[in-house]
Amino acid sequence: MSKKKRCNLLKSMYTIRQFEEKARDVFREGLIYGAFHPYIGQEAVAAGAGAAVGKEDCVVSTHRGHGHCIAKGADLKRMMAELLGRETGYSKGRGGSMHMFSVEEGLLGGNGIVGAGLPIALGSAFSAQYRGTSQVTLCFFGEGAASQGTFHEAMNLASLWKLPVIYICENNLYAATTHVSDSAPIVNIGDRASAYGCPGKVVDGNDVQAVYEAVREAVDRARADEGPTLIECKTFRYYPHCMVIPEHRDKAEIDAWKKKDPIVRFEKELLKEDVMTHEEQKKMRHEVQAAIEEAVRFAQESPYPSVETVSEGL
Ligand SMILES: Cc1ncc(C[n+]2csc(CCOP(=O)(O)OP(=O)(O)O)c2C)c(N)n1
Repeated sequence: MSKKKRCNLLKSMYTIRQFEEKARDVFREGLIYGAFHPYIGQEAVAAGAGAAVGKEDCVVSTHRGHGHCIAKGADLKRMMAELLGRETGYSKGRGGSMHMFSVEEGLLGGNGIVGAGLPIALGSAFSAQYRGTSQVTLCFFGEGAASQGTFHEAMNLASLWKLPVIYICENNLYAATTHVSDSAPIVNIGDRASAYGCPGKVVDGNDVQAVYEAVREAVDRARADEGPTLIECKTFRYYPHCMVIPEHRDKAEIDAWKKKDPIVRFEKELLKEDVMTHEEQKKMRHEVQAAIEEAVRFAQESPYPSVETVSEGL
């Protein structure tokens, strides 16, 4: 992979983490309306997958979806404005964290219903196939969603019809407070692909390049009309399920995962292999920070939706 591409992967992860840290702070100030499920810790999945698709492709996200949107190239200003309930947000301030939606940008939305994105991605992929485009759809979901009926229905049809969709399961071990061993009788969700006759991969979800490679291969397959791939990415979130739920997991478990932090790990790799210098790394972080500060400024200066427009978009 070229130096530039690797640096872009790091920048994408920085952007996701710093956006989430800022959103966390803004949430604590009471400025965010509705729920907020932080993505911190899982950045390598979104960044790796997002880098494997183009502008014309589509992404179907989840309730924990800011990272997916950022990796797809979403506008940070419009995202922050949406979080703050402003008219300039992706859903005109009416949707909040789980509703960053823009057909033009291939953002087919987050979703408050666990597992609901899988059939939406199926429809998106069917549409691409029907219209004869080369678009692929990435569909993110958690391991909790992988035991919903929608998972099985979507995987079955996608494989049967050879649809250009890549199902990416982010296995962060917990669905809210339920450990995966209490919801699935198998260790690898990726193994479920064999029931549908399509490839299933299990990758280290904290290794951004490994995620990129796996998704890239799946995208090539999808564009060649060979159908879907299921990719399970093993990862972990550092924060409780959402900002208003107390932590229930052992500190030791969280600390152990922090030692495998996807960003620190990739930073070290790029520095050691002379892909970037410390100066370039510092510059990159500052650029990202500036863009996020700008997004907050933009959001705070944007108007709230007016009462007259309250029924628009229903
Ligand atoms: C159909 C449905 N059931 C339950 C919930 C409540 N709920 C919201 S998020 C969540 C956990 C989902 O876990 P997972 O799919 O693994 O994603 P993660 O939160 O780990 O990213 C639950 C149970 C919901 N929103 N929708």
